[in-house]
Amino acid sequence: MSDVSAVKAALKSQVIETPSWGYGNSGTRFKVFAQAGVPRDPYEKLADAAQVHRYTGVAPKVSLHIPWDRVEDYPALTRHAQDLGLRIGTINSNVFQDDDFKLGSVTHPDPTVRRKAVDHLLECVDIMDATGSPDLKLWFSDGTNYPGQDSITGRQDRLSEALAEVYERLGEDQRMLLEYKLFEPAFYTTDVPDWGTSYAHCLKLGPKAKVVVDTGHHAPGTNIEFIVAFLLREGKLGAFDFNSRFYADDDLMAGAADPFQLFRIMHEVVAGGGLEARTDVNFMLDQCHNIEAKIPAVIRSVTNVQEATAKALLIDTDALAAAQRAGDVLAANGVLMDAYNTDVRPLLAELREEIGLDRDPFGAYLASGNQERIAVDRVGGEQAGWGA
Ligand code: PSV
Ligand code: MN
Ligand code: MN
Repeated sequence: MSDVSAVKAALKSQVIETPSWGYGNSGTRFKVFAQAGVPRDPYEKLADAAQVHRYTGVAPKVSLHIPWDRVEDYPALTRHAQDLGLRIGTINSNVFQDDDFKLGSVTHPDPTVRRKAVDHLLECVDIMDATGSPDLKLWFSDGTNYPGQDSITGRQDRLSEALAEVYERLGEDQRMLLEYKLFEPAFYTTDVPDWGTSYAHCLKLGPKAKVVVDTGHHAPGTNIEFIVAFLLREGKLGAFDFNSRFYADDDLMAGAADPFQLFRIMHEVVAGGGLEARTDVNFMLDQCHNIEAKIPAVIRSVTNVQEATAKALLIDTDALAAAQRAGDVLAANGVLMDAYNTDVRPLLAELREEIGLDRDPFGAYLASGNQERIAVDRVGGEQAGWGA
């Protein structure tokens, strides 16, 4: 696509969902660094997400993580989101922070623990009913640390059984997104370690089950764009958890470590129709901001995703197809690199101006005084959940 108005239209319709936990205090298992002005409850996390949307114009959805964002009254939280111009996005389940889950959650050898885990997932679907959230995200820390610790096959059977029960509970318009991760916290086997495992379970479950690609969850050197292209072609790419990794599950700002990889991913997204409503791909961030200011970091992450998307949209697809047909390797690669090397910041600035926003969301937020205001107004902010 190289028609600028079509590129702009596609960029205006892209929605980037931000994570509630990205606004709270976070850290590593070594240290959580507290910052001034962080939210004290889910209501304030939504207020911070609203700041990101206010300056970027493309981030009206917020992911919740249960129990980190557990509240008494979900309809009230949903109304609060709406009043801020937001909506509740994905409900992220959490069966990885309870002593009972030491040997696993839905794959635990003890059926009473499995019951507890599945009940939590069902509770998350109840929350989706109350908030109008379309997606349930499942990530399991389940696995083993030592050879012989448990049966790999038995654990797959238990996983399959649990997923089927939750799938049955989903409403007409609700989906289940199954995330995979190579390792951690389990180090020998992980029960959903890769896209193939997730894909096989989703295929068996049915059309409402799709795969989540968290960009930080692969072995070094993995060609993530291939996975994206494959899943999109099969109609099984449900969502992204965007973040950057240098070494493992770093959860740093999307597009920070390797903007070229993000561009390559977005090229496959665009080529496979992943920006079109019919494919229903959800673009989420899954990040924590441990040492940097949180709201500006989320703004930067959103604009990094937008820049990669804009570059992917600028690829001259006719020239690319012609070069590919002719077997002209260098010309084909050149078409991609031309788009990647384009400075899309002026285009994005223009686009923002067209929808009544400041050309520079990052600078406009810093100049707004919000950061200083929340530092004074909020005392005793919440930990995000990680590094607890
Ligand atoms: C696990 O590493 C993960 O990527 C899952 O998406 C969790 O829900 C999330 O991190 C929490 O940050
Ligand atoms: Mn994730
Ligand atoms: Mn992760």
